[in-house]
Parts: sequence; C-alpha cells; structure tokens
Amino acid sequence: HVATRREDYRPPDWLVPEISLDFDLDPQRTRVRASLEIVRNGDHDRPLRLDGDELTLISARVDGREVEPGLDGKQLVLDLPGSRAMVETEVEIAPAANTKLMGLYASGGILCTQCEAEGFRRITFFPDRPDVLSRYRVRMEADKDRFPILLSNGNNIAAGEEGDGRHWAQWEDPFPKPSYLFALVAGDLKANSDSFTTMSGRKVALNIWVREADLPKTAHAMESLKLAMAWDEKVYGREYDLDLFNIVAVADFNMGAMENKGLNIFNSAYVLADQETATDADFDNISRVVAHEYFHNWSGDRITCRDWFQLSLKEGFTVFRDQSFSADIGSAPVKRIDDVRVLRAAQFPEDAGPLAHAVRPDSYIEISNFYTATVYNKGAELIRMMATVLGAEKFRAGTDLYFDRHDGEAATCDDFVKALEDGSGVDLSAFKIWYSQAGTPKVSARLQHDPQTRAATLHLEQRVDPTPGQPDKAPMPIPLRTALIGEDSCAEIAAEQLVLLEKAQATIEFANVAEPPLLSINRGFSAPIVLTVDRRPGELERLAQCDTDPFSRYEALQELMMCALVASATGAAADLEPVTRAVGATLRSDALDAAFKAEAILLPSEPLIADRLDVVDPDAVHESREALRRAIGNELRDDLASAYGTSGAPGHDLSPAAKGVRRLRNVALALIAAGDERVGATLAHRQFMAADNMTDRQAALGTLVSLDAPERDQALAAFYDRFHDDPLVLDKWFALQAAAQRRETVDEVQRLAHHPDFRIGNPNRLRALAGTFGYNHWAFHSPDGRGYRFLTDMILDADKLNPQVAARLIPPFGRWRRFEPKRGELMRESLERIVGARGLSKDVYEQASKSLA
Ligand code: HT7
Ligand code: ZN
Repeated sequence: HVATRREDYRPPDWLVPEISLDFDLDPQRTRVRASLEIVRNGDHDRPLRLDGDELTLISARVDGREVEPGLDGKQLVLDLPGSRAMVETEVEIAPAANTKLMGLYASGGILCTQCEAEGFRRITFFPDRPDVLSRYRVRMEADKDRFPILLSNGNNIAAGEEGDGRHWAQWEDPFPKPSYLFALVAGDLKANSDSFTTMSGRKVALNIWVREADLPKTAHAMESLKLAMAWDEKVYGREYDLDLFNIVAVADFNMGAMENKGLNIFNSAYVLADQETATDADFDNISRVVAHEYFHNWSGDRITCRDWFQLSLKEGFTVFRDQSFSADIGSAPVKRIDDVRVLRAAQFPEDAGPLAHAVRPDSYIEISNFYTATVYNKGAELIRMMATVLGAEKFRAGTDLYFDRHDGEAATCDDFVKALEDGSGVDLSAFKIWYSQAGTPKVSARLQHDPQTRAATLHLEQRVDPTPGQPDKAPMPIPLRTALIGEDSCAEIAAEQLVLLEKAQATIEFANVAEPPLLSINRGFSAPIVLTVDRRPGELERLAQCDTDPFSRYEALQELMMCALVASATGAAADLEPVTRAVGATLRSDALDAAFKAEAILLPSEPLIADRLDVVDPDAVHESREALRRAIGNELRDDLASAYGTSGAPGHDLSPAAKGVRRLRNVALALIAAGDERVGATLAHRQFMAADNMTDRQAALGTLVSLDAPERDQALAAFYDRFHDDPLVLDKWFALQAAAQRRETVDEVQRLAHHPDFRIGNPNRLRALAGTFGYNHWAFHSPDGRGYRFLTDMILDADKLNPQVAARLIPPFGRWRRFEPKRGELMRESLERIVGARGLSKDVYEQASKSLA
C-alpha cells in the first residue's frame, strides 16, 4: 500500500472543462458513457491518466476514433498528441453489488451516488482529483415504474419517455465543480417541497426527497434548511446560487451527509424526525447537519480544495460555521459545552495516540481515513482561535475577501489564512503552525497574588508532546480569554482580556488586585488545549458557583469531579464531599437554567478519566465513577428529586428551554438510579411507559438497561415490539444495549450480532452495535479479552463489504500502550490479527498498522 504525500502535489497535467455523462440505469448492470473535453495544462508531454476502480471498460475513443488504451494499475493511460481532445469511454458497473457504498450504489430500491473523496472513479474513468473542475451535463434513463424520480446536480433542463417503460431526464450544472461533488439519484421518491426567497429576491425551490411513508418526518429538516439559508445570508453575506436545492435521504450511507452541488444526499438519520421516534439530540443533529451541508455550498463547492491534504479548508471552516449557527438558534453556552465535549472525546485521544496527524496531514494511504475529528473539529477550533483574535468585524472582512478572491477555485489552507490577514490587516502567520503540528498543547498556569502590593502575576508554560513523525515541537500561539474573579465578592475583579501565549513561557501582570483572586482562564474554551492550573483547595468549588463565564463555570465543576475521580481511580483518598456540595449548589441555583445544570452535573466519562491516568485499569475507572454517582445519588436525593420534578417540557415543545428541562430530568433520573436502583427502576419504567416523546423514552430505557431489574427486559421487549419496523429507532435499540454498563454487555452484543435484524452491511446498524460497543469503556475492556475479540471479528467481517466503515471501528484499539499490561497485550494481539488477515483493505490496513506502531 503506497502513501500519497502532500509535498508531491503537482498541478493536473490535463484539464476537463466540460463533461457529458449518459447513464443507462439498472441496479444489476448500468452503462455509463462519458465524453470528456480534454485540454493540456502547461507545456509537457505526459500522457492523459484517467482514474478508474472496478469498472468494466467497453470501449474508448479519442476524437471519434476507437483506441486501445493502456492500463497502469487502475489508471487508463492515453497518449494524446495535441493540446485538446475529445475522449469518450463506455463502461459497465453493477450498483446492486456495490457494498462499499462508494460510487453508484443501491439503497432500499434507490440508486444513488457517493463520490467524495474518490468515488467518481467507480462510475467512470476520470482525473478524479479535486483541482480538476468541469461543467457537467448528465442524461439518465431508467425504468419509469421503479425509478420515477431522476435527479442530478444543477437544473433539470429536459425530460421525456422512451415508450418501452423507460424514461429519461437531462440535467445541467452551470457551476464548474470537481468530480467528488457529482451526484445522481433515481428512485421512487416523494418530496416535501417548499421555497426560500434569497436576499436579492430570487425564489429557490426546495425539495426533501424521501420514501412516501417518511414524508411526515421531514418538516424539521425543511425548517432547518430555511433557517440555515437565512443565517448564511445574515452572518456571512452568502446567498444561494441555483434556483433549485434538493436533498435526498437514503438508509445506507457511510457518513452523515454529502454536499453535492444542488443535490445533497443524506443518511436518513439526519433527515427523518418526529416526536415519537427522534430525541432532542436527533433534532439538533438534523439542524446541524442540514446546515453544515448547506453551508458547504460556499465553503466547499464554490471554493473547493486544491488537494485532499487541504480537506480542513472546507471541513474545519464548515464545522465552525455550523457550530456558530447552532449556537445562534439554541443555547450558546450549552452548544459550546457540547462541542468541547466532542473535541475531548474524539479529537484529544486522536492527538495523543498513534493515529495523531496534523489538521493538514502530510501523507495518507487511504484518504477516507482522514475524515477525522482532527481535520473537522480541531480544524474548526483553529478557525475559532483566529476569529477570536480578529474579533467579529475583522473576521467577516477576512471571510468576505476569501469568498471573493477564491470563488470558482480549488484553494489551500494557506490561501484561507492569507485572505483573513489581507481582509483584516492582522498578521496571523503564527497560527499556521496549528495546521502543520499535531498534538494537543499542554498548558500549565499558576497565579501568584501579593495582598500587600495588590499585584497578581500569572505564570504560563506550554509544551507539546511528540507525535508520530514529529518528535520535536515548537511553541504554538494560544489565545486565552482570561479574567480574575474575587474569591469573596464573586465578581470580576480583573475584566476579561485576551492573553496570547506565543512562547514556551510567559508571565502576565495584573495590578490593583485587592481581593484574593480566582483564575478564570481559557474562558469559552478559547484554545483547544489541555490546561492544568495550580489551585488552592476550595478554588474550584468557589469558581463552580461564581465564575462569570458559563463555560468556565461548567469547567470548574467538571474539574472538581475529575480530581476526585482520578484520586479514587488511582487508590488515593478521595474527598467526595466538596463535589456533592458543588453539585447540590448547582442543582439548587436560581441563576442557572436547566440545560446548563444538566451539562454541569454530568460526570466526566470513563474514557476521559482514563486519559488522565498513566496506566489505565478500566475496572478502577468504572468503580471510581460509579462510587461518585452513588454518592451524588444518595447525598442529593432531595435535590435530584426536585430536579426530576421540573415541569415545562411538553413532548412536542422543541424550544431550548423545554429541551433543557428534559435533559435535566433525565440526567437526574440516572443519578437517582445510581443512588437507589429500586427507586430508579420504578421511576424509569414509569417514565418509559408514560413517555409521549422519544427523548424521555430513550433516556428511561438508557437508565434501565444498566440495571439488574425485571423492568429492564420488559422495557426492551416493549421498545422492540413497538419500533422494530422503523430502522432508525431499531438502531437505538441496538445501541442502548451495546452501551449498557453491565458485565453481561459483551455476551449481549455477541447475541445481538446474530439477531435477525442485525445487518452488517448497513453502516448505521453496524455503528449502533459495534461502534457503540467500542466506546463502552468498561465492557469493551472486559479483562478476559472477549470485548476485543468481538470487535476484531466485526471489523474483519465488515471489511469484506465496506472497508471505509470497518476502518472507523479501529480507534478504540489504538490506546493499547496506555492500559495495564494484560489488557494492553490483548489489544495489541487484536491489532496484529487484523493486520495479518488475508485480503485486508488498505483502509483497515492503514488504521491497524499505524495503531500498532
Ligand atoms: N464532505 C462529506 C464527506 C463524506 C464522505 C467522505 C468519505 C466517504 C464518504 C463520505 N460521505 C460524505 C461530509 C461532510 O463533511 O459534509
Ligand atoms: Zn463537511
């Protein structure tokens, strides 16, 4: 398996300004005829190389003459004498046999495409790289009964019937685009249709295409789309550019959704929702993903990436944009807490493990493996830092210039930073290291106060640990929003300022600090770092009550819990009293809303606790967390009961306030159950039976599945009986059992893998069972290694069908060096077994072999 390296980038030898595609669609055997207008790019004598993968070549022509092309690996090679040519190919593909779900494939009777990153080459021969931009004309023909709807990018310019039960449609996309944004859909679909009038007064037709039975579940996605369109106009000045915007939902999809120009294709999990079947989190995810894909129209489609190493140019920026959108339409503090939780759960471990890579990676074997939390979420944090340094107005001037300057181009991350600099007049060059240097910076902070001189001095130090291929690290620019809070007054005694730590060490002076100060630092999580603050006893408890920044207040309580959890997980004496006192004060506070309380009192997860330990013993981590949950459940019985009794959340109400109340009630329920299993089981079962919405039903079942109570099996059976015909809800049923905090979970997942409703070829179902189980820290790390064996078997079986999805199950094994020796060895053996398997895909090979290094 050969690696592609960033430094080897060379502009394309040949360009393809125009392409016409003609599809004769059939699930078993589809004919694709392609006509490529080819233009030599620069002065060279290299042949034309067209990428292909699993294509059966029928014929090839150059300027109308049949030719016998050479093959170099999977590439078709043609020597072209002049500077222009018309190259025509005809190939055959088999969508129904395409289990990789890349290229043209079948999902539940629908034919659809997924071309990012390198799927277009599975449809036709083409220079399948993002810096070759073409205007597309598409004709497709199919059986009218089975495929009454025929869609592609751009505008539908003609349609007709063929008389033999077949019909056709012709589509034209006026915007040149890279092949990864090509899309086609054919199926028996119905649309939820609406419209949006843009800021310049153009009416855009909006359609969300689904199976007819799912139409009632598309209202939230449509509302989200219209909100996103209006938000992008208001916040970034970006107007939609076609007269039509189509979204299609399919049940089999490797990722969340795809931003194909004018024809977004979605995993149905990010489209379909109603009160009965979707949780508040599902509704929020739909808003987020619909907005994300829509925002790509500018940050991705109008301006795309020069090469795949620049992936964060579109993904980091678009995640930053979707995060800001969600913050604006919901609760901004809670959204920030959520985003940081995702970053810590998914990206920090990546940065600290064998798969660490830079936001702009240097090499890859399989690009699909680099659609990571580092490229997406750390990439978004990097843009957030630059936006913080610039302030809103200058940031907007920078993005305006970026969109203007690079419209219609394939750009780089450097282009983006340069546009921000030129638009704002601010030098951001120091921040570029965040694109190239992997690893999470570790910052330590210490505040000294002299009551006599009223001077306070903040000492800061940073370091970045080595990561694969990067043994020596340079200091990074770290913007820290910082304030001082009076220990007695509970007020800001030094107003917030932006401290930019640029070197390995720095000291910052504060004058006129009369009161003992509490350090409030990295407010709003202004930099994606691991921060250690040297604090006196009692400081965190006080900050948890009075930090004026909501994120830092949340952080103080989390850190207070974390200190106790780490102490007990390592066998040290842990004083739980300050924690229960602070949790109680948070629950009783009149100043805090329900949503914030829920997030703040949620205990750090087991993987997060494990990240703080030198040697991980999952049993000790589990016991430490359970002990604190029990203590909170017991000590704060009354506070939890009154939180559980909070009213104001009718099931249909999706306002941030109502969602917050449901969240608090459900977090309280889980803690009540930790304190008293019987009371918890009774309450949870009652809630499960009475629930009129999926948030409360799923949360109740989520509590019950970890209990040894008769209500557990009753509720699981009732849930299955009611929802087994709804694939997305059935995914929840699999996932809830795979997440259960019980010793028996490993037996359970083994049984579920043989359940008649388990489908290894459906990515959502596979992720629900195997993906969820891999992150069930205690169960996956079962000391006998059965959890490892289960996931290894799953990965190897899935790899035979869908390498991309299989490869994404590997990361839980990557932390093997950090575990106690017995488990570490078992994990390493699992990785060896994977790497040694016959016929392994390059996707899985890359992830497993790098995890072993
Ligand atoms: N840009 C999209 C990426 C994507 C993808 C990548 C590899 C394989 C399958 C895929 N499906 C979608 C998703 C996004 O970030 O918007
Ligand atoms: Zn994206």
